[in-house]
Amino acid sequence: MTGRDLSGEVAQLEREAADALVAARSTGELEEVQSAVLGRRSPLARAHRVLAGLDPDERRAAGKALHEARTRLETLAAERAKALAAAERAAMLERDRLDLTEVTESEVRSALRRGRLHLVDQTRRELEDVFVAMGFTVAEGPEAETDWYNFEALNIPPAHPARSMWDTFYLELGQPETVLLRTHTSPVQIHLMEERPPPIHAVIPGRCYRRETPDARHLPVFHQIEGLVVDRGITFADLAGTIETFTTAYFGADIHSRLRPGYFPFTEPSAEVEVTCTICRGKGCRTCSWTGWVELAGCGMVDPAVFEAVGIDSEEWSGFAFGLGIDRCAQMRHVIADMRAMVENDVRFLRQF
Ligand code: FA5
Repeated sequence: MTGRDLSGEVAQLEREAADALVAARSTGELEEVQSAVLGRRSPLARAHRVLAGLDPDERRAAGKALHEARTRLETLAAERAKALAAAERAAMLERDRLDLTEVTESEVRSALRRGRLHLVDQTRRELEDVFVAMGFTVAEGPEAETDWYNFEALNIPPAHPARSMWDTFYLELGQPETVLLRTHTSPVQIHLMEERPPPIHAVIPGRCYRRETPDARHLPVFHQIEGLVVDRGITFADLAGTIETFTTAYFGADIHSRLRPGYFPFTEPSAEVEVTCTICRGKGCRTCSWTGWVELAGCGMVDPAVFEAVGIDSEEWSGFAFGLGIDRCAQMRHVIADMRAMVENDVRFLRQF
């Protein structure tokens, strides 16, 4: 074969190889064509081997033609490979695209299941709303307190027998038994009266701690919402009316509530707010200790000794206070037989609310 013959053949081989490369419809097919037209057994490789038998001038010209043809074909193969890979990727995305019209409503719901506020937080917000609608503002106070705020300023001096009403977690800070986790939200009454002059109409929600064994109605960590009203001419009728308005707004008119005489060192007179047990509808059950009633709050008229501790003139001002159990309200409203379910973090339980 002469150099001229070879150059003509190379041009023909290049055309055929280019057509085959362009005709490949997938990256797999392209790889096969590439190996057939550019590989070791390809006509181009065979033509290369013919070069050796040509005289030097012809070899040089034909070798150049071969080299250029191979370079062009390799460039074409690379471009085709890129284009086919992009097309295949687009096709795959299209195939895997989620067709929402074919997904059932429940599948969408479970895919989009969102978190929610814990029942206690929902209840706190609802209670705040009820009291804000009645003209109260919302305040807050610290969970770690000194003995003075949690007890002494509330007319509960050391060794007072009423201290046994609140079994306390003390913190290892300062002198022994001087800093504690508040056992109720009542110390915030003192903070508020120290911070601002009367009139005061505030509610204070927050977490409380007691060394108590958990049972159907008690947790060692629970929540209260404290209410404090200090104004001129406040009477027990204002307290009773506020409690009545609250129970109707939060539980509806169907639930029965009552005030029973109670005792707290910081209020005089004192009372307890009870509602008919919603678990047994008043018949008596394990949740209400077979009484048919569940206590929601302690309340009463602010004792003059408390006004004195914060320097408010009890001749001019009077007031009432209450401390409502938030978890207890949620328990009765949602008919939860055992309060411990609220802190077990079982999402099947929590998701209901
Ligand atoms: C008090 O804590 C008083 N500070 C309430 C008060 C405030 C009286 C202002 C007068 C004036 P008591 O210990 O009864 O009171 O608790 C009040 C409410 O908190 C209870 O009725 C109950 O609803 C809730 N509560 C108390 N202990 C727990 C507990 N361990 N777990 C869940 N809720 C509780």
